[in-house]
Amino acid sequence: ADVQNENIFQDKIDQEIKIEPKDWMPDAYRQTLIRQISQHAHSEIIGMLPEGNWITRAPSLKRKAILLAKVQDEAGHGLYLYSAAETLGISRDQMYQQLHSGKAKYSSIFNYPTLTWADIGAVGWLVDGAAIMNQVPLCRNSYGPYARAMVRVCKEESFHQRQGFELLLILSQGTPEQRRMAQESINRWWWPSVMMFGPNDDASPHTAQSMKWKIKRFTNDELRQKFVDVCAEQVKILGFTLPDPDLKWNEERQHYDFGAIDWTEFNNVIRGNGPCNKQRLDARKNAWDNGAWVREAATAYAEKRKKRQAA
Ligand code: FAQ
Repeated sequence: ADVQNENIFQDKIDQEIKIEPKDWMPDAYRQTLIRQISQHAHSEIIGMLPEGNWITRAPSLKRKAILLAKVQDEAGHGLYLYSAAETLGISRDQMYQQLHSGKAKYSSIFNYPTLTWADIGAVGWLVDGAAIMNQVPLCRNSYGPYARAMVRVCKEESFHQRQGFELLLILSQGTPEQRRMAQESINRWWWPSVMMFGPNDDASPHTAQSMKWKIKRFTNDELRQKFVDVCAEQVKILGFTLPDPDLKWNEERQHYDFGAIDWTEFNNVIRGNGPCNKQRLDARKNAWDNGAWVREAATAYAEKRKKRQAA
């Protein structure tokens, strides 16, 4: 029966028919999706922290309204993604537990600090830019609930990227000090953003299988190259530079060549030793602990209602 199920499953994948929660699926496919979707959800929720840091210090009412909306969107993305993961048979409590214990990862990028206002621009332009590059193809991934959640996420992500680019564009037309602040911020965020796409293809244990299952539609290196190509052009409009002396258009490849990535830094960050790992996880664990009374009150209230209805 398993062989037959496996054939039906693979047939659907090959024919671009979405896999739905109640369909038979190989256990490894289920586990891969739980891993990726939950890590994606955690990234959205942890990703609220670096930007949330600037809400009280936004330089105008307009900028504050934009930033508030963006951070709220990230919360929404986290919630759709947790819901999508729940359809695979894992509970939200289990996912939180995996995050808090360090078993589940979240994106390396959110372990870097937001030091200046320009960082809000650089995060929008580069981090959301990288996120869209990775997430647009996920709208076509083979698991229905994940693919459908990504459609709205990508629309919102594209607004986030534009607000970041526009923020930097305004700074680029500002005082010499504002221009310096923006350039310094781009310098700090560039390489961590390039790393967001994950290890090189030859060092990525999950890519080959995920491509066969159509969870991934492009490899890490393919998406990274597209991102570099786009940013190398956009940075010219801003009148700034990317901190890579090896960045150069390659006529033959029709792509930009770029410098070597510091994988030691990447591995350090994903092992928990980045500049803000401890701070980020502590913030989430504290939120969980401080919310205990709310969960208890909600459970007690639900019990009371159930009893009243039964009576
Ligand atoms: N950080 O074999 P692969 C956002 C791990 S955007 C940390 O290549 P895979 C929006 C990987 O998990 C960010 N860990 O793995 C936003 C695996 O470890 P594991 C979130 C990383 O899964 C913007 C190991 O390395 N986006 O939140 C990273 O095939 C602004 C081997 O790697 C997503 O999660 C990394 N950068 O490919 C929010 C997108 N890269 O699990 C707020 C969905 C790799 O075995 C503000 N995810 N690792 O312990 C994906 O597309 C994939 O999971 C990849 C990794 C491409 C991230």
